[in-house]
Amino acid sequence: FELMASMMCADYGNLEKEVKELTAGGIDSFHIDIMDGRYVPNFAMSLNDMKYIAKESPKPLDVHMMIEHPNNRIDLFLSNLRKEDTVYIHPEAEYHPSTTLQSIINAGMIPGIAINPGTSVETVMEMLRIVKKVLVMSVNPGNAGQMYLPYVGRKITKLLALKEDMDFEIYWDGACSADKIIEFAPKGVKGFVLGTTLLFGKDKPYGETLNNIRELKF
Ligand code: S6P
Ligand code: MG
Repeated sequence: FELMASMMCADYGNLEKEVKELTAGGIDSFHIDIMDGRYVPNFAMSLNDMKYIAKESPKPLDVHMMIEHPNNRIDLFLSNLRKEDTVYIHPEAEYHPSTTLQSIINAGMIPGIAINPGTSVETVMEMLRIVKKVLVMSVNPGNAGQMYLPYVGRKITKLLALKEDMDFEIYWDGACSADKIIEFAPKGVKGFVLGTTLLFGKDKPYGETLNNIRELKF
């Protein structure tokens, strides 16, 4: 399975060091939470943060757009990304989310949708045919350090069944803990975003934490 670092939880005073340490420690990609204070009640990372990490990182980026109408200026983001980078949009944030997904595809990046805890699989069914990745939010978007919402588990089970006949992979975002990886990785969840619950603000070097996660027994 893949492990992504939620960079809004990183030490901004030492971003270069953080990116180096996480890369050396074996992180698979950098998760960039873009917020606008409207679609979600918070500001986290923005375009320049993404550009900086894109420049510093040899690993792919995982850009999670929590902004209203991303299609308005998605070109600013896409023109600074590479083919191996993923862009997730929230379908609720856009009148025509499939147009936005098409912009991502046309620019050559990997298209994804993020599904809020309160959004059903049925609502996004048609988009599941377009995207390569589905980011299941197990907390409401906006903040790190929140509690896991247990009703999200049923949605993951539904998506795991659907993915058999479709062409997407499932990723986990929010309050990711070791017990969730132990439960959901063997079922087929492809990757996990790591934030304050498991990776950041601990006394351990990132490499050690990431090794411990990789050695979890299922
Ligand atoms: C939430 C955001 C997430 C968080 C992540 C933090 O709006 O999309 O990516 O940064 O959940 O992890 P944790 O372990 O602090 O919940
Ligand atoms: Mg996120």
